[in-house]
Amino acid sequence: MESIELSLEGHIGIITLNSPKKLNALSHALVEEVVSALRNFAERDARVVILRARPGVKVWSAGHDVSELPEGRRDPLGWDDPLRNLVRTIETYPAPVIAMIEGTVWGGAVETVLACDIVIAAPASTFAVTPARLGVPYNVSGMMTFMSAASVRVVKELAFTAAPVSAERAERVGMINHVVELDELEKFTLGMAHTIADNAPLSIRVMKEQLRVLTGAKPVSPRGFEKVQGLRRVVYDSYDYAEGIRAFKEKRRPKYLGR
Ligand code: YXS
Repeated sequence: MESIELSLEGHIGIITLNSPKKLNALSHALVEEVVSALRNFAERDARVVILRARPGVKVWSAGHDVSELPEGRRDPLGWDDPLRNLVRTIETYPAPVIAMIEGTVWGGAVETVLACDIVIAAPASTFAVTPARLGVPYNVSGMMTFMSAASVRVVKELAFTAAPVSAERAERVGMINHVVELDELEKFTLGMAHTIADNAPLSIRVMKEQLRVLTGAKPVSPRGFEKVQGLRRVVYDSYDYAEGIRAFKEKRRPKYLGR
């Protein structure tokens, strides 16, 4: 494992993101390691998993690895995209996944955190939903992850501004569970993990799956889905999408033309 560290203490699995050079960007390689770690923990009866970064990080994760995004004319967040696979693996992991956050969280990493069952963050943490910053058309199930975590009004503000939101605000609007002082964060998170691990795993597994099925049960007609997919294609075929990716790589502010 190059980009993550693993530990299993009793029934508590811990995955630590450790790819500092890329600010824990969710590259295909890092995501593959996290997904296989979760599969391994499920086989070893880890009844709760903590997903964290190394202590002291400034950036918990910089989000999707932009260098792996297509430069245009292809859906950047299709079914097989690593980020999509990571979110589905967390959502279907047969036990609670707790995101323990210190540092800043960006783009697809915010969705990854919100796909976790419980989010516990240090006060200085921030969360920035960034598709509008890069000109990316976020995908349908990804938007549902956000809608399951916050009111549509809050999701609109996060998505339209792409501005980082403080842990305090995120907790106030119910997007995360707890804000805990940094020097207490690990103890508090492990305490909750032990409480969960001491409870009945089958009951918890079924309740987690019930909640996934029920929150995902949104009536979207085939026509409605096709309309959204068509609109997304307009975006990823646009000049603006290519400009957003190019500007990021050239380390300059993008100039969006609305076409
Ligand atoms: O110049 P070098 O080669 O050292 O590389 C720089 C950055 O290019 C690189 N890096 C990334 N590489 C790939 N994907 C990324 N997401 C990414 N973020 C950063 O890491 C090296 C150090 O970055 P630098 O110099 O900017 O560090 P910093 O400490 O000054 O600033 C840290 C950040 C996180 C504030 C800054 O790197 C930043 O704003 N990164 C982009 C955050 C972001 O917008 N993420 C969204 C990615 S796209 C995504 O998740 C979805 C598709 S969507 O957009 O739809 O949500």
